[in-house]
Amino acid sequence: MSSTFAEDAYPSPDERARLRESLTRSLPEIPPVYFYDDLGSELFEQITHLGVYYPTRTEVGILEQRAGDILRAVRPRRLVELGSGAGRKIRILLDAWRWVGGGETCTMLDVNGLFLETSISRLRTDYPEYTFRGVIGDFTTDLPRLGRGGGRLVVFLAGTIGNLYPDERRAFFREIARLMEPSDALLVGADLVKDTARLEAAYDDPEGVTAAFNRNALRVINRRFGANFAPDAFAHRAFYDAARAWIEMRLVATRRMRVQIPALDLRLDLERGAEIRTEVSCKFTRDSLQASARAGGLVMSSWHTDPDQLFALALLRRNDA
Ligand code: AVJ
Repeated sequence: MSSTFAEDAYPSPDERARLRESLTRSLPEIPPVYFYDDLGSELFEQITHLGVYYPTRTEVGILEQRAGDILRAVRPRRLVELGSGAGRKIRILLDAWRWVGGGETCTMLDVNGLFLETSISRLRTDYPEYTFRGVIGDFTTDLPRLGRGGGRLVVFLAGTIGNLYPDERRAFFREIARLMEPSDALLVGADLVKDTARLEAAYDDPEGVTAAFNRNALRVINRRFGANFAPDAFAHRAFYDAARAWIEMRLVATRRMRVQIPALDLRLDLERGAEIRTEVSCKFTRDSLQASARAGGLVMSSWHTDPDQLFALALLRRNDA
């Protein structure tokens, strides 16, 4: 994505080229950023409340326990949240910040402008002592727009780091490290490797909310690129690839179809059973996350997990800090 995926901005040549490249691979792909229009952001909110979807409540529990310690270790003046969504988790940090002190500003970056505006206006009401700023953007391309400056705790929660492929993840860490000052820190939420049944259940709920979320990516592509995907003609598929340690979500064509995507000057001929990859969600161990951060120029200064080791928060610093 060139600059942002703002719903109201026309896709740039760069964004079109990227999607075209993704859709013409031998296994066609739609990048996960296209899940998050207003409906998709709302469906993800619903996912976070599902019984099978343990990551959100587990991460909230860890944050509630450790926010104070983390803020005391970093002593930031500024909080920056990447992929803030509905803006609920940042409140845990803001509450702890009131006790620890030293807080000044909070910047939130999200691809969804509606969710960003709504959450920022609520935060301004509830936390009048802080200055809030919203940036509509994509954490894979828009980090430089956040500026630099020290005294910052950058938070990247929910396990969204897992949506990046391993090489993209290292590039992300390198880019963050480059933009960070030695006094800055990065708090990353990571979903942990665990038994396959538990992982797969989290991505295939009986209510079908995840299936609806998955299919919604096609609606977003239809609207944004003038395509004519028939979302109902695709089945939801989610499986754990243990060798790569990632959950993969796909859409499976239930019949033969021809799809036109005028804005990309592209036609896709899909056989019955053809698959489109819509998301990978990498799962980590302490060692694998540490190795990946290190390769990007960051070191782990603390690791916080729940009693069942389902999810973790890693506090990362520049390796010269
Ligand atoms: C928001 C990227 C962390 O990978 O678990 C939820 C998205 N996909 N169910 C995840 C998602 C399917 C979620 N992240």
